[in-house]
Formats: sequence, structure tokens, C-alpha cells
Amino acid sequence: MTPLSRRSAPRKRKTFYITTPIYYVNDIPHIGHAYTTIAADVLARYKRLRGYDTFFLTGTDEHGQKVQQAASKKGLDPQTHADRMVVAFKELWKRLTISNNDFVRTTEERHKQVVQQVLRKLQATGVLYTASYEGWYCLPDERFWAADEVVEGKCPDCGRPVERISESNYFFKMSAYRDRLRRHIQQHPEFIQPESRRNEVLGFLDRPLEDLCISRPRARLAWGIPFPFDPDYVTYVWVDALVNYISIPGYGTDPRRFAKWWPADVHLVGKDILTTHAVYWSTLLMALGLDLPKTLFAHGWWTVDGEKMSKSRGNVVDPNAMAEEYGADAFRYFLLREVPFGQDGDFSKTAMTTRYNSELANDLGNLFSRTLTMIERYSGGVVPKSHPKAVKAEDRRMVAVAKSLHRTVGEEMDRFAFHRALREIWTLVDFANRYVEKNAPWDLAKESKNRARLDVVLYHLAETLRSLAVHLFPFMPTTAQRMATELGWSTSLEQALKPQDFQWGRLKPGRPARKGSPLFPRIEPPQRIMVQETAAPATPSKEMVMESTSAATSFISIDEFRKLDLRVGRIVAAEKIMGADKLLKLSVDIGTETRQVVAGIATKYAPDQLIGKSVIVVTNLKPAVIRGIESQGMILAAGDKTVEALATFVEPVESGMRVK
Ligand code: ME8
Repeated sequence: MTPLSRRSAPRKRKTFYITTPIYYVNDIPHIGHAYTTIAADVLARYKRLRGYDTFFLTGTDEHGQKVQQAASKKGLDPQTHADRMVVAFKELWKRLTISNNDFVRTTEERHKQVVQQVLRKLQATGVLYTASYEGWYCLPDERFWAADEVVEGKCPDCGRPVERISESNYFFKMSAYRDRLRRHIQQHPEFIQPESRRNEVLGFLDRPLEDLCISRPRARLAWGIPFPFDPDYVTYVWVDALVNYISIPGYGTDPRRFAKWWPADVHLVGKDILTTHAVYWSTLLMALGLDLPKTLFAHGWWTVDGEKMSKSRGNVVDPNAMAEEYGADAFRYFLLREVPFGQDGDFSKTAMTTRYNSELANDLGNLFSRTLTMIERYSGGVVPKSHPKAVKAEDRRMVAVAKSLHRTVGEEMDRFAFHRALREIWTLVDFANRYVEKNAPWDLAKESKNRARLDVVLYHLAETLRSLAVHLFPFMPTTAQRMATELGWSTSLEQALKPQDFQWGRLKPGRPARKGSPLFPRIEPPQRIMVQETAAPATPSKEMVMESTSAATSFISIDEFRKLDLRVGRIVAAEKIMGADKLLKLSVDIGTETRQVVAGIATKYAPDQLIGKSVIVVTNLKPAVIRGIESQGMILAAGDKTVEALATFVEPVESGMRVK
């Protein structure tokens, strides 16, 4: 081999193995299932885009008491029940454009065989023993609790009554691994994330660790994987389920494949199942002599309109209905944008609609459709050429923002901070919106001497949108594909997207660009609030004053503050409202559109004084109807009961610019 060919020998591609929990098939999927799977999908797509050879595994947990009970309620045998239920999961993943590489069902032969191998290996290693056990058992959670853990006869986890059960079973010597596990967690800060959860697990391990009961007598529960060396028992469903993470990549059956993927890079789980992963799974792996996964990330839980989600409350969020109403991409976007991954969050249609209308329809959708309209109108429907001589500093600044996303988004993704990654991407969306206003291509188009400059502006906008499509692809694959197609760039992102596509300048001039229907057609907010006639938006109403007084006693986070979409608006028209001497009806240009705002400022300002003034508009406030007139936002002003002064700007600013 010559030195040259040695140098050019292909490097081994980096691998990335990511999993979701496998979901019980006792019921149809809900928002919690969709959340973990969407997050895993975004990471998997992102890693593929970065050039990683990626294996993304999800599936269903089909054995155990819960599933058996659900089946018998329907008068079905558990396998038939599972066969029917699994369809709902598979179809949902298709609908949410989940790109999993495999789908495991724990009732499949390929999985069952490996579970039995694992049990044989544990038995041969001498870490199993049989003992008679009496304890408090939680049927829905399928686990025993120590007497001091039970709270007034109820399960400390789910709050349902526990039963006293006495039986002989197989036990795994989990207790023997406590110190080793503690050390591992202490020495590998990235192992359990977020940090608060890591501390919880360490706290749990401060107490003595019990051994784990890993069998169920067949006489009590037949629906499970038979113990290979004792026909009287089936495998505890959690041991069965956890093994999926190694059975599918080839443990015990395909050593080369297994060596390629194991240890997993990330197991994504909900916070309620962190202990089973961090403690049961880790110690089982230690007993098998296998490496531990690199990271276990536990995400938070969703409440719905501020309440715990439950069947009895009837507020379970159906991901299918959300995809139907808002589109799969918008639902994916919302779940990852609304709440920092790792924290609990609240789902409401109001919050969903607000983000949809302001960030997707307004910020991104309008930018895209305006740009394509201008390319059609001023450039004959083809992407124009950029002329180096007509490039200005602001173009270079936009290019710099676009290029910087590669690093900034990457850093946030590495930290599982999806919401911040999206915020980074939106810095480019916002920049581009301001760039449109500032460069006003419609003015440039009026004179032919501006042709070169117009081309530069349109090229920079088109290329920025292409770059946005690349960054958005992991989050919103269908939208990104539409953008790529309509820009005349690529019709097959799924197959063709490469790490080089992060670079600036991949869009070739001369390609036909064609505008389609809006990416995100505006959606009516779920309900309108009727504001009392006397309560004008620009002066705080009684309720608002009360809210702000109580808010003064507690801090809001920067993320809460950022939920406010504050923008520069220019008042283009103002008129009195008949019969309401405090109110004015304003038309305010916020860059992407003109909003009608009803403001209680008539005692201070005459309509004429206001024309041309730049004010601060809260653009994502729920529309309200005041004196029969819809107010689509609020403008900020100083004053308590009456308005003293409108908030405006020291320097001239463009409409639509974000106020932070
Ligand atoms: O636990 N918000 O399956 P599962 C967010 N089969 N996430 C939620 C949620 C909510 N309101 N409700 C539930 C199992 N989840 C086992 C896993 S893995 C080897 C075996 C999440 O169908 C919950 O945190 O009961 C969990 O991660 C997931 O839904 C699956 O729950």
C-alpha cells in the first residue's frame, strides 16, 4: 500500500444508536408516547444529517399483567390483542414521519430467544437465586414495594392500592452492584441526564439496594417469556422489555453487528421509568459483562391545560388528532419548542395555536411565501445569481448568521436542548424577515439600475431559506422537503441530504422556484375571550393588574418572557371608535402583515398624532373583541389607570423587528 492510498483509506463512519422506551400495548398511544418518539426521531435525523451511521429503535412491550388484563377485558387472547394494538403505534409513527430503523415487538421470536439466553447467562454467572418472598405488590406497576415505601396501603409511584403477595421466585443479586453503579454514575456525568435526575438516582442509591425479583409464577401470570430452565415461571416484564435494547442490535446472535451498535448512545425515557433504566438495566448489563449505555436522558411529563392527563379526566391528548388539526410537523415543532427537554410542560390548544400562528405561519411561512412570490415576480421564477460587486455588509451578516447555526444548533442538540436549537434557527428566520423589510425588493424592482442589487437580495433570501430547510429537516421533515422542492433545490432530502449541505451557497442560480400553497395556513385560535368594554388593551384591566401584582412576587424565567412575541409596529392608520371615548382603532404594520389593534389611548392622543409612530406590539396575544371590534394584539404604554405615554424607540427601527 502506498502512503497516499493509506491516507485516503476510508475512515470508519461514526455510529449513533438511539432508543425510545417500548410502549405497552394495553392502550392506544398518547402525547407522552409521541413526545419521546418525536424527540428520538429528531436526534436520529440530526445525527444522520451530520454523517453518522444511525440506528434508531422503537417498538412495543407486549407481555405482562397490564397487557393480559387489557386483552381479557376485551375478551381477546393477549397475542391477538397485541397484534391489533401494535397497528395503532405503527400507523402513528408513519403519520408523524418517524424514521425508526427497526420496530421491536417483544412477542417476536428474535427477541424472546435472546431474553432466554440472557437468563441462562445470568444463571450460569451465579447471580440468580430462588427465594420465597412476601411483599406489597402493585399490579399496574408490576412491582413489589418494601413495607416502608408503601404509603397508607398505596403504591408510592401510582397511588393505587397494593396487594400482599407471597410466592417463591427467582431473584437477581442486584444489591451486589450498588457501589459499582454509584461509582459509574459519579465518574460519568453524562450518563444520567438532566443533572437533577442524576442526583435523584444517586439519592436512591444512598439507601440499601434490594435484589430484584425477575420471575412471575406461571400459575399467576402466564403471559410472558418462559424461563428457559424452569417451566413454572415466566420472565418479569421489565427484564423482558429492557433486553430489547440489546436483542435487536444482535446480542447473542450477531456479534459483529452488536459490536457495531453497543453501547447505545442514548436511551430516551420518561422520568417515571428512569429508575428501572438507571438501576435495573445498568446492573443487569454489569452482570452480563456489557458496557452501560452512554446516556440515559429522562424527559418530563406533559399536563393538559394545567391538569394531570388521565383517562378518567377524559383529557388524554390524541397525537393523531393533533396531527390532523395542525399537521405532523407543527405538532413536532410545538412539543420540542414549548418546553425545555427534561422539564415538565403543559399542553394546551391555545399555546399550540399561538406558536403555530406566530412562529410557523408568520415568521417562517410568510418569509418563505414572500420570497418565492418575489422570485416569481421580479426574477421570472428562477433563482437569480448573486453579483459579488453588489453584495453589502448586511448580506454578509446574514450569511454569517446562517453559517453560525452549524455550530450553535449542534451544541444545543448535543445537550438535548431542542428548544434552544430551534431558538437558534429562529435567529436566522428573524434576521431574514428584517432583511426583507430593510432591502425592500419591491422598491428595488422599480428601477432597472438596481437589478444587480435586487438579484443579490433575492439570492441571499433563497439561499437562507435553503439553509433553513436543512436545519429544520430533523424537526419538520415534510416542511423542509416542501421548501427544498419549491426552491428548486432537491426533491429527495431524506436520501440526498449530506453534511456539506450545511455550507453556504449550495443553491444553484437558474433553478426554477415555484411557490405552492402556504406552508402553515393560519389557524383560528380555539376560543375568543370577550374583554369588558371598558378594558382597553393598552391600559391594564383589573384582572391584568391583579395578575401582574401577583407575578411581582415570583420571578418568571427567561423562557417564559420569550413566549411574548414583541415586535416593532408602525401605526399606519388610526380612528376613533363611535361611542367609546377612550378607544382608538389602529392599523399597525408589523412587517409581515397589518394588524388591527384596539387601544385605550384616545384620552391622550388624537388619531393624526399617531400615524407613522413606531410602537411595541404584543403580537401573540389572544385576539379579543372590544366593542364588537377585533383587537389582534396590544401596544405597550406607560400609565396606570390612564395612559401617560406610548412606548416607542430612540432610533428609527423597521417594522417587524423583534423587541427583546
Ligand atoms: O413504561 N407526558 O411503557 P408506557 C410525557 N413499557 N410522557 C409520558 C406521559 C406524559 N403525560 N405519560 C406517559 C412503559 N409518558 C414500559 C417501558 S422500556 C424498556 C419499557 C411516557 O407505554 C412515560 O414516561 O407505559 C414513558 O416513557 C412512556 O410514556 C411509555 O410508557
